[in-house]
Amino acid sequence: QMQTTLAFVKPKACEHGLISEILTPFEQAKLKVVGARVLTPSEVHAKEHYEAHIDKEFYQDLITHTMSGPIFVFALHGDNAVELARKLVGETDSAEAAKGTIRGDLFEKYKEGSYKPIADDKNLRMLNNFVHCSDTVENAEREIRIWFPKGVDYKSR
Ligand code: FUP
Repeated sequence: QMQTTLAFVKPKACEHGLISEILTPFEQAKLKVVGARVLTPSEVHAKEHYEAHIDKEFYQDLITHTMSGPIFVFALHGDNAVELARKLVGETDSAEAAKGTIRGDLFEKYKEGSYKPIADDKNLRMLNNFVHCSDTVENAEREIRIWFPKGVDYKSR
């Protein structure tokens, strides 16, 4: 079943130059990029995006982190795109994400050295887990409307 899903490279990962490294596994899995933008999220958009987490204790930190710099937001189209993209991304805590997943492999690669925030502190690691990815078809549609108000061009692919 053909679907479109929404992902973004988080500010810290953009700052560390990981956009292409994060995009590659999706493309290798035959998901097509049908929309892409670089932008620093406004508070309104960050809050709309993460509205499901409004009552969580980490909510304010999550909003602050999301707004802290440019993100690379992209839409992916393909067969079973929502579930496939989630599987490629892996567990929320990068330290627990499986080998072969984007979060798991990036954690192994960058836990030493300059990408400090992910290694030491679990809360920071959750906030800086490299990439966001929609978890359901409904959320994918909702999130695409937030970040691509004019829609995405999947018909051309
Ligand atoms: P995921 O869908 O894997 O990104 O994870 P969640 O929907 O559970 O989390 C949404 C965002 O909140 C992610 F950026 C991770 C962050 N988060 C925390 O910072 N602390 C937590 O305890 C759980 C999630």
